[in-house]
Parts: sequence; C-alpha cells; structure tokens
Amino acid sequence: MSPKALDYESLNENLKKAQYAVRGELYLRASELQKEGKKIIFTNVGNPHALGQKPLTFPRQVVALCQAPFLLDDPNVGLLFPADAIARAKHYLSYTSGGLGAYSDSRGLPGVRKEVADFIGRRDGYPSDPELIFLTDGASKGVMQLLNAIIRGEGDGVLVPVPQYPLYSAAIALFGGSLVPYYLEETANWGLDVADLRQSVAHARAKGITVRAMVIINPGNPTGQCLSEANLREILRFCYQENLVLLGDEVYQQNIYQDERPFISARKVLMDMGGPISRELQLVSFHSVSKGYWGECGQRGGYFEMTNIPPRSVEEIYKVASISLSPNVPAQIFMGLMVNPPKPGDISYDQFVRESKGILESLRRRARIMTDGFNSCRNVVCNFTEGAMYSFPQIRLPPRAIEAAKKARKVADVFYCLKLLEATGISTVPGSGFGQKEGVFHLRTTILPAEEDMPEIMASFKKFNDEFMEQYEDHRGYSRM
Ligand code: DCS
Repeated sequence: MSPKALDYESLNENLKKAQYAVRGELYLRASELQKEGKKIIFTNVGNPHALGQKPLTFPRQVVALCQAPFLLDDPNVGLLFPADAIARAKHYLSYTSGGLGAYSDSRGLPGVRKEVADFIGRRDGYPSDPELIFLTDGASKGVMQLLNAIIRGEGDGVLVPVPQYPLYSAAIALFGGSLVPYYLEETANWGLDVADLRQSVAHARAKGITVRAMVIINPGNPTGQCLSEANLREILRFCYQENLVLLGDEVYQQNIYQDERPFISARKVLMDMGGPISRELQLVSFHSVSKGYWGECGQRGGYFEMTNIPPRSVEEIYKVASISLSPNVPAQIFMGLMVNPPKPGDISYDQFVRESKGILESLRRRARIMTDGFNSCRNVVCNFTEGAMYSFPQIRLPPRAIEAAKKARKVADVFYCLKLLEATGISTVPGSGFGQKEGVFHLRTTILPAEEDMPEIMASFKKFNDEFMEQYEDHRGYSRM
C-alpha cells in the first residue's frame, strides 16, 4: 500500500529539513532528566518569566481588567486597581468591537497600531504610518509571513548571519528557499564586515541563487553585539546596491548593557541617510513583547513595520494575514501598553519605572558576571554581552574530546553540552544549532537565571569545565590555541 500523507516517509521534505536547536536534543534530554527528578537550570531559551522574572504590575492590571470587564462595573474596583489602570482598560476595550473575545482586524486593532506608530515616531524622530504596521502573534509569526512572501523557491536566497537565531534557518527551510550565510567575526566582537557580505552574495550568485533579502539581528542573538550607526549605514547601502529587502530583527532593542553603542533602529539610520535610498530601500522591522524588561513571551505579542513596500504588496501580505483571521487580541493590548507605558505624573508611573529599571539593571550586572565567569575558565573565551539576553562563549575543545564525541556519534559541542547538562543540570544550546565556523565550538546560555544564583551556576560550570579539560587535554602535546 502506498504511504499515507502523514507517514514519515511521505511528509513534506521541507518540514523534515527544518531544524530548531533551541528546543532540540539538549532540551529534550533536559526535560527527561527533570522528569527523573534532577534539578535543571533551563538556560536554553530566552524565557525570563520561566526563570523567575516577575511580570510588570501595570500591564497585567490593565489586561486583567480587559479580560474581566465585569470588574469595571464593580463598585469596589477602585480598591483593587489604580485609576490609571482602570482608565487604560476602558481605553483599550473601546478599541475593540466586543472585547478580547472578538477577532480583531487581521492587521491588529487600528488603535493599537496607531500607538505603535506614535512610539516609532518618538523613537526615530520620523513619523510612522499605522497602515504599514501589522500586529502579530510574537515576532516569529511576522518573520515567517515576510519570508513566505519573499521566497518563491529554492533559487531564492536570504542572507542570514552566522551564528544566527534558528527561526531564520528553519523558516527558510520550511518555505523551500536557500540560506546564504554571512559570518560574524568573533575576534571583532561579532562585527559584520561588508566586504565579506559581498563575497557571500557573489558566492551564492555563482551557484545560481537569486539573493533577495538580508536579515540583521540587532542586538544579536546568540552573539549579543549591538550594531553601530556606521555599520548600519554600510549595511543599508549594501542592500540598496544589491537590491535586497532588509529584514531588521530588533526584538532586543530594550536589552542594552553598555553605553557606547545605544540601540539605533535600521529605520532611523535609513531616514537619516535621506535621498533616494530612504525612499526606495525596502525595510521590514520586527519587535516583540517577549523580550526587553517585559519578557512576556507567553503572551505572544509582536509587530512588524514596513518601509517603502508598495501598496499592492502590502495588500497581499494583509490578505495572507487574514487567512489566520486575527492576531491574539490580549497580546495586542500588551503591545499597546509596551509602546505606551505610564507617563510621568500617572499614578502607576513610579512603580512602573522602579520595576523596569530593577530588571534592566540586574540584567546588566548578570551580563557582566557571566562574561567574566566564562573568561575565567580554562579553554573558554567569551565576548561581552553588549545587548540581548545570551552569552555565547567559545569552548576550545581538545582534539581528544573531539575524537571522543565522534566515537559517541555526537557533534563535538553537543557532546560537551550533554556532559555539562548531566553533570550540573545547566541546560544550554550547542553552538552548532546557530551555525559557527568549521572546527570552532560554542555554547549559548541565557543571562536570565536569578542574580543571586549566578555565582553558584558559574562555579558549577567552572568545576565541570576544569574536569572536562583535565580529562581530555593531552598533556604531552596539546597547547592552548
Ligand atoms: N527574533 C529573535 C532574534 C529572537 O531571539 C526571538 C526569540 C524571536 C525573534 C521571536 O520572539 P517572539 O516570537 O516571542 O516575539 N528568541 C528565542 C530564543 O532564542 N530563545 O528564546 C526564544
């Protein structure tokens, strides 16, 4: 009998090709060990609330009231909720036709899209058009919608940084396109060299690939670097010359842990450049409520903003969004709140600022503790986490460890991360899940464990790593690179 459509051998091959290491072998093994009763520190996913981060009070009050509008009619509501939260809940409910239980427009609630546009206008100093902003279920859905619109088949390529966040490699595989890698330079603090970009494009074209788009992740995941304004200008000029759409993944724009390179949006740099490029270069920028000091990953709120995309294409993207009817409506309210938080003078302002600052300042300290911790370990080197929420140390694996991994039929960094997990309960993602140069090994961990747990986690990592290196270093011949 011929195989059924959902039998493994007859599944869509693109689906089998797609790989997503953040929830891959290491995560599955960690879940197993947890079931067996081992204490696991889940640093494989940037999921702040899962590691104890408390939700900000004001947005939860507003959304709670939107979810339970009968509370607004309760005479005691003012005892439980501050007046500005009550006013804001009424404000968002007035945007909906039927509250949170009703589908919204497929692009999201017009009122929230307007609030997003106002936020972008304030951030960049250039007005933004709400008609070109679509709300999505997390940034992931937006990225997938756009890649789906861009990729017509195997011959279409998308430039993706390596190392990269595997949403990109996985989605490109799912849509049947070709990933065109460009390498970030670890010794230059994960900087991006435009000469290398040109080479990557030339290389892909020689293989018959039409390169159509370029992805930047700023600040970087897993690499944590913040792009400078000069670098962004070069990238924009490159995309203009090569006729590429730029996809600007800016979900970590609030997560900045140094003062030399503050976040600057690709859109602002483009607008500052003026001239034909600012009117012609096609740019789509992504943002999310999952990251920043909100960390509301489970709410699944995001948006994308389109710049210089012709109206007929916007219509097509709208049509496709409408096949899924509507993004989550509660998530849209979170997005509205994120881009329009309490203002000075509002009742909830002081508390909001105290909570947000507390989270960001602690993240900044944790970024430092992790980098310093890794750099104090044998055969480990690590760039400082300038932004985002990950540390991505390079592990210089001795040749005998690489051989042992081969024998165990594991990629060498998977082998190392599995041993780390078994020994310490620290669940990381091997660098191979993000892509790395041949023969170079990394792991990714988040900087999210509670600050007070950090010294113990780093000590436990150090002890494991020392023992691992002791076991596999060949004391006769091997020297540190
Ligand atoms: N873009 C980047 C660069 C990300 O790191 C993530 C999530 C997303 C988009 C998607 O976020 P949302 O869909 O939640 O808005 N990062 C994953 C990660 O590496 N760890 O946790 C989640």
